[in-house]
Amino acid sequence: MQKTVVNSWNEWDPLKHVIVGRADDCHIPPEEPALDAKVPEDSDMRGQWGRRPQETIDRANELLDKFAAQLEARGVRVDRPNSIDHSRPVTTPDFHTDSQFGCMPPRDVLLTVGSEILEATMSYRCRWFEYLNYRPLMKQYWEEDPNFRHEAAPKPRLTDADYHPDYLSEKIGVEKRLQWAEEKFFVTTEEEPLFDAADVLRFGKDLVVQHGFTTNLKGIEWLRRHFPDHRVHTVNFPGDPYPIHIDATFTPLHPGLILNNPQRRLPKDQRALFERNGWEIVDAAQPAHNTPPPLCYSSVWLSMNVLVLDPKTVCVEKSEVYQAEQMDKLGMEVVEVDLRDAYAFGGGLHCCTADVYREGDCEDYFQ
Ligand code: DAV
Repeated sequence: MQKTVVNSWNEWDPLKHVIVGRADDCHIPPEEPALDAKVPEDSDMRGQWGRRPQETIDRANELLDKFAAQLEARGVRVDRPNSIDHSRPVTTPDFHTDSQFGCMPPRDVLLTVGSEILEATMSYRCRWFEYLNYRPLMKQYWEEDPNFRHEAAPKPRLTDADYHPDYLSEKIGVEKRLQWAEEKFFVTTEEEPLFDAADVLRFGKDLVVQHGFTTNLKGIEWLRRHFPDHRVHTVNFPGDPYPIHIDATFTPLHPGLILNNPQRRLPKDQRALFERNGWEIVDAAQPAHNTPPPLCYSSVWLSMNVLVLDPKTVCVEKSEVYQAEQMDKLGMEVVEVDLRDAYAFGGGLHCCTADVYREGDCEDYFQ
C-alpha cells in the first residue's frame, strides 16, 4: 500500500507528524537591510552579531527536545532538522553576508499545503540557504511518499533594490513606523516576489497572507499563481510597527474561531470575509511578560503563538498564564510547554514547528 506522509490543509486538524527545530549553531547575523528593520530600536541586539552563547543554545535545545518528547508522548511523529554550519558566510553574485541564521524556526521556511511542502523565498540574506537544514527530511519524505510534492519558490536575488533605504536609519521611531505600516510602506520593495512561510495561514481552500516586512505583494501574487485551486487573501495589521509573520497576530483555533492581536488591528474590510462566514474574531489575552527575553527578535505577543494539536487541544507556553486561562474559557484543553528560554531563537510554539501531517482534507470554510 502507498503511504501518505505529507498532508496538512489547515492550522487545527489533528496533528500526527511535525518538524521541531533545533537551536544548534544559531547565530545573530550581521547587519543587513530587512533584518535591521525588524530588530526593535531599543533592543539589546543592535550592533552585535556572532554565534549565540553556548549556554543559551544548550538551554534552548533542552526545551525543544522536551517539547518534541511531549508531542511524541501524545502520539505525534516528530522529526528534527540537520543543522548546517551557520557560521559560514554566504556569497552569491548579488550579495554577501558574513554569517547565517540557524535551523530555527522551521515555520518561517516550510509551507505545507496538502501533499506539498514549499520552501519559501525568504527575504533576509542570512536565511537564503536555510532550506538546506531541512533537505535530508524532504529527501526522506520524497522517498517514502510517492505523492509528496517537494517545491521551492524561485530564489530571490536580494540586491539592494529589494529594500527601501528609508528603513536603514538607526532611529526611525515608532510613530513613523506605524504611519508607514498604515501606508503599507514596508522595508521590502516590489523588485521580485518575496515571502516567508510564516506569513501564511492555511484555512483549507483559503490561504490568508500577511503583507509586511517579510512578504511583499509580488510574493503573494506568486503564491496565488502557484496554488491555482486556492483563494489567496492579503491581510495587513497596521497596528504593528514591526510587521513580520502572521503567527503572533492572528491565530485560528478551529473552524469558526480566531484569536486576534488587540494591538495590531485587522482592518474592517478584511474582517468581513470571516464575519460574513460566521467566524468569531476574539481579542487575545494580554501577554504575561512586559518585555521579550534577552537577545530576542520577537515581541511579547509570542504569547499567542500557540500550536493547535486538534480542534479541542492547544499547546500554550507555560509562563503565558493569561493566554492559557483564556484558552480554558474558550473550551480548549491546554497543554503547557516550557519554551520561553528558546524564544530568542526565532519564536514560540507555532514558529518552532512545521506541519507534516494533519488528519483531514481540503475543506471550504468561506464563501
Ligand atoms: O510579534 O514579533 C513574531 C513572529 C515570529 N514568527 C512578533 C512576531
